[in-house]
Amino acid sequence: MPEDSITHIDFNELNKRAISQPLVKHIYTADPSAHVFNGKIYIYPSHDIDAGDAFDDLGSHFAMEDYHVLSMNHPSDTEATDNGIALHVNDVAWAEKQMWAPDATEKNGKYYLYFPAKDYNGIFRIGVAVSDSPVGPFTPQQQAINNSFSIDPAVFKDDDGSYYIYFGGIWGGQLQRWRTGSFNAEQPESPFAFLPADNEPALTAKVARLTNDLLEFAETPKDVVILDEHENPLLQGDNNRRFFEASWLHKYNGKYYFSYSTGDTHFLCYAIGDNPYGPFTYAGRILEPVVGWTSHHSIVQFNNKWYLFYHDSSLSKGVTHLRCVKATELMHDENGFIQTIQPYK
Ligand code: FUB
Repeated sequence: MPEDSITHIDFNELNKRAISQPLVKHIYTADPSAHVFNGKIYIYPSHDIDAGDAFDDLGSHFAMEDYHVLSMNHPSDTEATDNGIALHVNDVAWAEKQMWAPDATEKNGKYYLYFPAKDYNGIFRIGVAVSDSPVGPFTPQQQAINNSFSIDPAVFKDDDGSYYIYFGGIWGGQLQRWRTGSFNAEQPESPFAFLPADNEPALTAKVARLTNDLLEFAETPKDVVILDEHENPLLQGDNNRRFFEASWLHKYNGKYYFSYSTGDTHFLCYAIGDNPYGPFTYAGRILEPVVGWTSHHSIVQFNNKWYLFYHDSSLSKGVTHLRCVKATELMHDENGFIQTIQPYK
């Protein structure tokens, strides 16, 4: 059972050891998806609030209602600009609540915000909203993306101009309820029902190419399979390495790096493949656990350097659902492996 807050840490001392500080402090933010548009950094985070909802393993306490886009001139800036509300749940016809981790992309001067939210049946879907500006406001489509499900969309544009959407999350993210191809609504209070057994292949994130207008899936989503060192799929019981949520895809030296959170073991890990669909081979950890239960990130290149955007719960002194986004440099070694980052010295 995760803790809803942390009382045994000296946060003054922790903040001194932290390798980076919150990029904004006037609101709580999480799940930062960073991109470079027109030479500037834009961060698409969740906007955490304390709505007073019960704390549970389904994540009901993550009751976010809107998105703010943050911007920075350079990823090493110590503060980001908050560009105000970019999209509110009240403006999304199909969505009722829980605006979780978003992402964005750009095509032909238009900006596309992808976001998960629960519909009026309590089912997570993924929506898309469009703007002429990277900071919004974004105009949502009337319906969620056809056949979309679960959470944490991340969009990757490949060098040939194709766009791919990665998504999914287990427990409160509902991925395990879709194993038969339709939503299993039984045992609604259980985040663990319908998970594979520990000795079965782990549930995977999903990937689909997007249509040319970036508004729909161009194909049935495929499994993002992560293989171990023996080329076997990671098992569900391999909690230190298997996929939980927070997909991200970046390309480095022609290889595709799929990164993700292991959820209940709190690591950000990655796996390397030869194409956007994988399979990907597990390659290691990117970030050791942060203060707070969740870990979620993005990886972006700016000029010749790479940066990890991530979050922790230091600003709220350890409240699980009140997080703050941060950034730090990320290094690939001479063999292309990512050097593991310790968030506190
Ligand atoms: O912010 C709500 C959820 O927490 C995200 O969708 C997950 O990735 C986790 O960070």
